[in-house]
Amino acid sequence: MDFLRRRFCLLLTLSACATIVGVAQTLSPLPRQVTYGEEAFPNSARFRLTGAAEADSDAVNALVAASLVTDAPAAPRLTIGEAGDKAVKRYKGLIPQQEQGYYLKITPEEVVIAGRDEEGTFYGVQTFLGLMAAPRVPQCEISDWPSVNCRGVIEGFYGNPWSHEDRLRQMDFYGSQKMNIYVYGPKDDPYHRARWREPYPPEEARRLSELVEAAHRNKVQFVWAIHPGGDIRWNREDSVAIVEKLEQIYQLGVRSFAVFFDDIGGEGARAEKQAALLNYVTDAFVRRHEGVQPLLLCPTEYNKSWAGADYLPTLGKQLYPEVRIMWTGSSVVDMIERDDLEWVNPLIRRKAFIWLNYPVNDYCQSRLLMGKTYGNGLDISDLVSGFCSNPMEYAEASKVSLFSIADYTWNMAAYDAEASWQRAMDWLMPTAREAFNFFCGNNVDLGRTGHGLRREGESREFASLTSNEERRQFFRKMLASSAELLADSVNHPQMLEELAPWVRSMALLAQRGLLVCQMEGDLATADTLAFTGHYRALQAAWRKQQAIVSRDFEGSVVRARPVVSGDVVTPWVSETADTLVAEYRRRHTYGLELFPVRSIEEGEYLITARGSYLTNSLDSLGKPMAAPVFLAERDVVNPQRQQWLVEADPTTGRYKISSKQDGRWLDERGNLRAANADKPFDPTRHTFTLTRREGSYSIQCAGRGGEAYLIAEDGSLRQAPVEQTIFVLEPLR
Ligand code: 14T
Repeated sequence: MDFLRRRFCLLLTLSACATIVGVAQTLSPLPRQVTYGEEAFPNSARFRLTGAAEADSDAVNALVAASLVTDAPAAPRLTIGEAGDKAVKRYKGLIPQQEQGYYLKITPEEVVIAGRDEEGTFYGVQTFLGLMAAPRVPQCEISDWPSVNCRGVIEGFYGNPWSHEDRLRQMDFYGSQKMNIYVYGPKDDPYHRARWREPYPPEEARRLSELVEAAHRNKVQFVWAIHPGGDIRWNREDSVAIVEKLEQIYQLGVRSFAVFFDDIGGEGARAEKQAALLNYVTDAFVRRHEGVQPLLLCPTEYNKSWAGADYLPTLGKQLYPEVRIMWTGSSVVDMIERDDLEWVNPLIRRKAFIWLNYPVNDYCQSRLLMGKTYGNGLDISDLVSGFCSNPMEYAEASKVSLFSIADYTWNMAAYDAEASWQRAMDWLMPTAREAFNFFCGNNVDLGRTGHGLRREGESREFASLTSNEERRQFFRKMLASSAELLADSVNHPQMLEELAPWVRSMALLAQRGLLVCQMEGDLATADTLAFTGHYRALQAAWRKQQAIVSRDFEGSVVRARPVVSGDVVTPWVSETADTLVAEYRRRHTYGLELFPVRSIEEGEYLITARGSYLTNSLDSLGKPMAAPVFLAERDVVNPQRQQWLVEADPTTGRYKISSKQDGRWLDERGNLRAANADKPFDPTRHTFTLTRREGSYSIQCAGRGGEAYLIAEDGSLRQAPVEQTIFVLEPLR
């Protein structure tokens, strides 16, 4: 590191050189050891290459592709190569010893990029390209290497698989962020899972090999995964079928393979059979092909909460030691900490290969997870054999988090989640920075899900506001950000195409927010005409928002109804509207027919839909069911199972519906909940608007429960965006 200091005596510290620091801070992943100086040259500079013939060709090609190479004799020299190459011989002592490491030096006269190995040279070039992205390129000396040797992405979600173009763009992105592994395992590619025995048809095969080339150009190990556990038979025929399938994929250029046994039960889930199969594939296939990497296994008990006593130790003992085993942590969706690895590594007798289920949103599809990536231990690099993130089916949007995963896995101890998140947003959308920042800050949390992960900091700006005027300002900013993002779609067409349903939803949320603020003013000035007018507009905006559907194309595997700021701004808007309407009702008579009416007397009712009775029933094991079902017959033995108490809730003015059988009440998903300490009755979620039309009712959620309707479908209650006025409430006396 003393090199520049001795030679030029002009090195300034990072903080002393403000303009250049701006450049340096955009570098990501954060390099380990850096010393910056003053400007070396503007980024219009071009270079004469020395060493290109011996140096890694992907690294050289990346320089050429960025148009940084010239023959002009006056141009500064760029010396490139790996340790051992003649061109970089003089720098041998400065190249880091670690795999994939590199040494980079920039002075006005020359640039040196010297890799510890081919990957290292490539990463040195990526850092150089990062520095060349800003107008002024600083003098510097960098010594850099990764914390985790295997860093990347596993396309392992349920839902619409990424498109070929999505994936090609991902490969370039991984290269630029120094990620080096991509595991191909989209649950809904039939040739991966449902029809794993069948070979890819020619067109799909061609695309796969194009993708493999793009991966290898970017120094990304392409791992193709097979998911045979759903219907595998533990016989010779199926073992051979797997090897044959892998042979086909090998022919397409793939040199690394995985076998997944997640989310299955029954015969496929047996540890000793899985171990024997992977060992067989290792003998019959992996070891017989030059350059094929050891297999990766996703086990059935892939997280601590699912781990029984025998499964993991059996794998640990019986699987060949070179096979890597994937692991999602203490539960399916959880950040990874040292304790988790200290628990699992001894059981599997190797270092776990992390499958991080973030930012995957296949179990909370209405939300985009655009917040900062935090919570993984900064001290786990020595306990993992790899670290991969399972992203969203929204490939571009996932880059916010993937950018930080790259940063984290490259330079773990120095990882700063907030700073990394900011760099990600700036890097991804430099032309609409503020608007994109605003959007990401309002699409953070997952809401309640079965997996329990929550993300903090959603709509932080809004949460602290107290006055009507401040909130109006916030909603105006929300509206302006939406407009700016939609207009910027020229610069970022793919990103904006993915975000558009959420951006449009955000614009309508902003409109609703403004209308609610206006209604608050109207109520204060007793302007009934304005209040009812704004209320009408509010309903219209809500209907438009409900009509937005993402991934609504022919053959789509899942469609999503976007929710923006689902835990802060969205509930504030609907709760405040409810409160204002309730208050308006108390004070005024004009226009009351507009609002959902108190439409039923409190009391006990039979609830029917299409002639069937809503029943708090028992399952086949005799346990109370989590949700009521519709039965065709009256229950004469236990009539109270079909008796429902309908009560007006004093705080919301809406109705609580509870079972006479056990007192459990209906929640916003149509499930039954019992009183318990952590989950008491929540009037903002567990009350409904009952609207009567010609003798029957619709049941609509409200407040935090969203504005969906409960409908009767397939014998039970479900949420739907459309009203179903088919419930008959027959009073009991
Ligand atoms: F293999 C695993 F490591 C894994 O995470 N498998 C799936 C994954 O494909 C999916 O994207 C992820 C998030 O939903 O979780 C796993 O899938 C599940 C997990 C469950 F707990 C599917 C159903 C579950 F009930």
